[in-house]
Amino acid sequence: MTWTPIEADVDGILARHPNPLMALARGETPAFVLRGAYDASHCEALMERFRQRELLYDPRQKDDGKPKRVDIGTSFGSHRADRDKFHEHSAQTIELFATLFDGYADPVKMIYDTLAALAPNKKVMTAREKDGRKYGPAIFRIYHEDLGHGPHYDSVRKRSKSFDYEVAHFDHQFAAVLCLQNSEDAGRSGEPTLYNCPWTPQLQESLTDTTFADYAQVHDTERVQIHLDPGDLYFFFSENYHEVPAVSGDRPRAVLAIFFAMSEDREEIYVWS
Ligand SMILES: O=C(O)CCC(=O)C(=O)O
Ligand SMILES: [Fe+2]
Repeated sequence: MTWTPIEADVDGILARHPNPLMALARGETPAFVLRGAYDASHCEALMERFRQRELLYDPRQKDDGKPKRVDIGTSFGSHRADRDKFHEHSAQTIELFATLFDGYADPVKMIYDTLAALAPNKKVMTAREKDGRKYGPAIFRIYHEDLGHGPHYDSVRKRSKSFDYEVAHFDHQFAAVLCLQNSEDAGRSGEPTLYNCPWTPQLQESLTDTTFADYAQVHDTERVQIHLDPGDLYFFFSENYHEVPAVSGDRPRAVLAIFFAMSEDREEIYVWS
């Protein structure tokens, strides 16, 4: 059987995989793709609102004109070095998101609700420290020309090793991404590729003298590209290598993303961005 994403609604996914997250972690399927999870017209309306509020701008026409990803929300990776600032930034994001979607369906709530439906018997919540301080609940990411992600995996536990943060104390890490807008050349770039290859210490040893891209080429590692239209949501095991080839053209790729951590023996699922 080839490694193929499952495109279905929540009930269809549960019918095939009663424990969808573990099916992803075990590599039984690369991703769950929920088409039209969010109203495409609301995607467009929110993008317009972000522009009007100057949350969204073209980085090529600002400051030094260098390409950089525009984030609306709190990136754990960028802020974790300063704990106080990280939690302060997260609190501001929570406040911003409380009214940012007024008049439209709340896309963050939609992703949390969908995750909760895919994880029966779990409690889905924004990640928090023991003292109650929270992480950013989700993040909008806008990739203008030349921006993407080279091959990488995401794990606070295995890669970032931020053991002083609660999210490092779970066994598995995943991501969910909602497409708000595709880049001009979507299909050729700006769309994610997932590899059937989780990071392991053994794999790391094989990468001592080579890059993952070359390794995957030589080993003919199974891979799939996920094509998304605005409103489509996908879930994947972010400990598998994955990449998003850099966008080209004038229209940026825009997504709403979450990361989340889960252990089979813990009731909570901790979500952050
Ligand atoms: O945007 C995507 O589809 C994946 C993003 C990603 O891999 C990341 O943010 O680490
Ligand atoms: Fe990633």
